[in-house]
Amino acid sequence: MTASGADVAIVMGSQSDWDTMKCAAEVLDELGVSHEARVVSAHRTPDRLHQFGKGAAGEGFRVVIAGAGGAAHLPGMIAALTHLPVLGVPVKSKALKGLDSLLSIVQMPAGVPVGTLAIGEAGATNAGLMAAAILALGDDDLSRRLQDWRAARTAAVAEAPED
Ligand code: RP5
Repeated sequence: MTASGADVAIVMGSQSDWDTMKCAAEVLDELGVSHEARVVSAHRTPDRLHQFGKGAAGEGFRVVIAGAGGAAHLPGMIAALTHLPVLGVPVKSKALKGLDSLLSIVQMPAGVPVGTLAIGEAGATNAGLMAAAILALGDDDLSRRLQDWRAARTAAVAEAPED
């Protein structure tokens, strides 16, 4: 059990990633899924990375969402250190608009998977939804909340555009 009892860890390489990664936190809040956010840099805090990756399952986390930008090693390194499902969010970078982040995260060698989402906020939101869908496999109440959330999004789509 984590100190907070959270099911989902949301980790990011920098404080500057939080504007993107909080989209995952927001959708998890909407679905009533517990989560805890941490800053863990593969480059600047490698010891913290190792400690988190090795300890994540023992802490009680069940899914990890990891976001980073540029040479984005964080999701892959965490996936190397834990058997938990790891969802990777490529954060938009200044130089290459997140294409560097995407390729860094998605091109994992066979055997160490990172479920990679879209660049930026859409990816973070979808990582939250994917984490909820994973947890919902063993939680009927959460499954119902997730289906209701999706039904509400469907119902919000107008038949025709308005001026
Ligand atoms: C990466 O470098 C982080 O994930 C972040 O996306 C990017 C820039 O970090 P800062 O320079 O803003 O700390 O490690």
